[in-house]
Amino acid sequence: MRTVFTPHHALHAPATEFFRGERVPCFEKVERARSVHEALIRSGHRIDAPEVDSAPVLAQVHGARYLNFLETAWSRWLALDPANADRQPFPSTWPIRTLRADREPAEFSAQLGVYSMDSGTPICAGTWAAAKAGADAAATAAHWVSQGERAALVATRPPGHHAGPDFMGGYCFLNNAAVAAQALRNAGCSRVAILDVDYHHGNGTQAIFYERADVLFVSLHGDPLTEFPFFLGHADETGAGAGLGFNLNLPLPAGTLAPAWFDALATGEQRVRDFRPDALVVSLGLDTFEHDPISKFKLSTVDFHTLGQRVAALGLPTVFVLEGGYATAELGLNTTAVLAGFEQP
Ligand code: Q9C
Ligand code: ZN
Repeated sequence: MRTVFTPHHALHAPATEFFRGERVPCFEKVERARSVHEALIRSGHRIDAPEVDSAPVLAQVHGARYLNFLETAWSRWLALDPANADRQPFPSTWPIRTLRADREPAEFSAQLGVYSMDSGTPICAGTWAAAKAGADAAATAAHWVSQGERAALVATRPPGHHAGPDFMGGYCFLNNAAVAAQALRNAGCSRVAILDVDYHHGNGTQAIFYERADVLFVSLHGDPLTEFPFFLGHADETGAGAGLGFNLNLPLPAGTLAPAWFDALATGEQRVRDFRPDALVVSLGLDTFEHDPISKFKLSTVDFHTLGQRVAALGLPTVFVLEGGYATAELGLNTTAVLAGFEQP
C-alpha cells in the first residue's frame, strides 16, 4: 500500500501531560510514528513524503480564527515571557455554560481556553509544523486515492479526530480524517464515508460533518459515560438538519472483547454500504489493542488483520488515517497487520 510519512512529526514533542493530578511523560509521543515507520519499511510498503498543501482544505474544515491561533500560538506564548521557552502552555479557564465564547479575548491564555476542549493537549514550538505536515499527508493520500490508487495510509502524528471546527483536544490539533474526506469531496467524490475505529469517540470529526449529508460519520468507541471525550459519542446523536441520519455512534462498554466489537463493526459496515459512498476514510486508532496503556478494549494483533480484511470487503477506495494507539512498541506491527489484512487476496 502507498503510505505517506514525514519526519516533521517529530517537531511535536511536548514533554508532559497531567495524569491523576501529576505530570507524566506524554502518551502521544514521537516514538509512536517511529514504530509505524520502521514497520512499514520492514514490511516493504512504499513510503513517500507529503506532496499536497492542505491549506485550502484546512480552511474548509476549521475556522480561520482557530487556524490563526494555532499557527501563532507558540510565538505568542514566548511573547508573554521569554522563560516560557522551557514551559508548556495549558489552558486554565474555559468559556463553559453561561460564559461567552463569541467575543474572542485578546489575552493568549484566555484564547487557549476558547480553543481547547481539555487540558491534556500540550503545544510546543513545533506543534503547528508537525500538525500541518500531517494534514498535508492526509491531503496527499486523498489525492492519490482520487487518482485511482486503491488505498493509502497516512502514517503521521499528532492524531486528529478530537480536533473540532475551532478547537483542539485529546492530543489532536488539525483533523486529518476530515481533511482527507473533504479533499475527496473536492476531487469529485459525491459521498464519502468515515469509519472511526479509535477507542475514543471522534468528537471533532462528528462535529465538523454533523449537519452534512455528503459525509457519513460512523464510530465504534468506548461509551462516553465512562470514557474520554465524555461529552459526545452517544447513540442518540444521529446528525442534524440536512445531516440528520448521517451520523452513527456505536458506543461499547469498557472491557469489550473482540467478538462484540466485530458485531458492532458489522452494524457500521452495513450503514456504510447503504450510504453507497464513492470513497472511505478510516480513522485508524489502534488504542483498541488489549495492551494499550490508556484504553480498555481487548483487540489483538490478529484482530487488526481481520479488521483490514473487513475494511477491504467494503470494496471502496480507502484512505487510512492513523489516530491513537499508545502501546508504542506494538503500534507498528498492529498498523501493518491492518494493511496486510486489507491487501490479502
Ligand atoms: N492521561 C486519541 O486517542 N486523555 N486521543 C486521556 C490520560 C485523553 C486520546 C487521559 C485521551 C485522548 C487520539
Ligand atoms: Zn483514541
